[in-house]
Amino acid sequence: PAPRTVLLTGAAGGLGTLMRNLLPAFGYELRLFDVRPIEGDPDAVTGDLTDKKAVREAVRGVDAIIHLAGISLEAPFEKILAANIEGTYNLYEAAREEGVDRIVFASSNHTVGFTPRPRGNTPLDSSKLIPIDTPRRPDTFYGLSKSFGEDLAQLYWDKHGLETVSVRIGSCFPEPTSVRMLSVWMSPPDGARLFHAALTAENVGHTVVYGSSANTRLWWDLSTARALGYEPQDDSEPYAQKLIADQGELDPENIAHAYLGGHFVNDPPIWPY
Ligand code: NAI
Ligand code: 15L
Repeated sequence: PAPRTVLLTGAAGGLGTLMRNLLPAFGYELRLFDVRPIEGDPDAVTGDLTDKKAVREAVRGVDAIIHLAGISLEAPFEKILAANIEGTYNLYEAAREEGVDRIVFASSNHTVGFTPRPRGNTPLDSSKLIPIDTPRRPDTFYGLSKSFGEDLAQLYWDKHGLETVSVRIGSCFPEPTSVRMLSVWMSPPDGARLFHAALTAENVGHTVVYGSSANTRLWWDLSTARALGYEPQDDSEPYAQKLIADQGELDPENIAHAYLGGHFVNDPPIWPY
């Protein structure tokens, strides 16, 4: 049966706030979890992913989990280790112990951030789109932690039959705010559609997908996402003219423009630009 009660970790964050507003329309009852209190929701659980007991209690009784909590940008390794690596392990272990069948994991384009961005006329010929099985090339400790999460998901599928859809999210914000985002933007309504597809598709095992809208300037292959039943409705193209007029086209000589991961490849700065 389709999941009904869903634990949303990271519910106080940017994406969590967008999703807790959009997902109830698909029929889900959300249980909210975050280390930061969520104003206006007395049922929200305030807890830290590093607290195994708190995580186990949060997971108990839900049908599925959307795992957004964690550090969402580059940070010192020790912080990433606690929140993203140990925290995600604690969540998977709690899910296994409580018999939760499926997790939708907020992975990131930064697992493959050091992949050179494809060049050419847009829309790109499909043979130039970055495939989902391109070798992982994390651009940060942050991206490395998301690669760990994808491998953890694979292990829990192979060993314990716990299913995951790992969504390598591009940029999910109300509007694209950079020229790079024209290629990787996921509109919030498309994000909700993709999470819904990831929760309801049958027999996903561990499936990895890129998460974006159907952007004219798309860099990656959305076919594994579409195979879940995801039908993106949005395209960043209406924002293109103004963003390019304000910021200029991506410059191949600029290190922060040359790779899929954008400025993350140079955070902290390793090359002057
Ligand atoms: P955010 O930083 O706004 O939200 C993350 C939330 O996780 C925060 O509310 C924070 O309090 C919570 N959190 C952090 N450490 C925690 C811990 N130890 N225990 C419990 N909660 C903790 O990030 P955003 O943008 O909402 O992203 C959500 C998730 O999606 C993150 O995992 C991020 O890496 C991933 N993602 C987001 C993208 C985007 O475009 N927004 C792109 C790619 C991935
Ligand atoms: C991410 O993984 C971040 O969490 C998000 O804040 C954006 O920076 C996004 O990637 C991006 O690549 O634009």
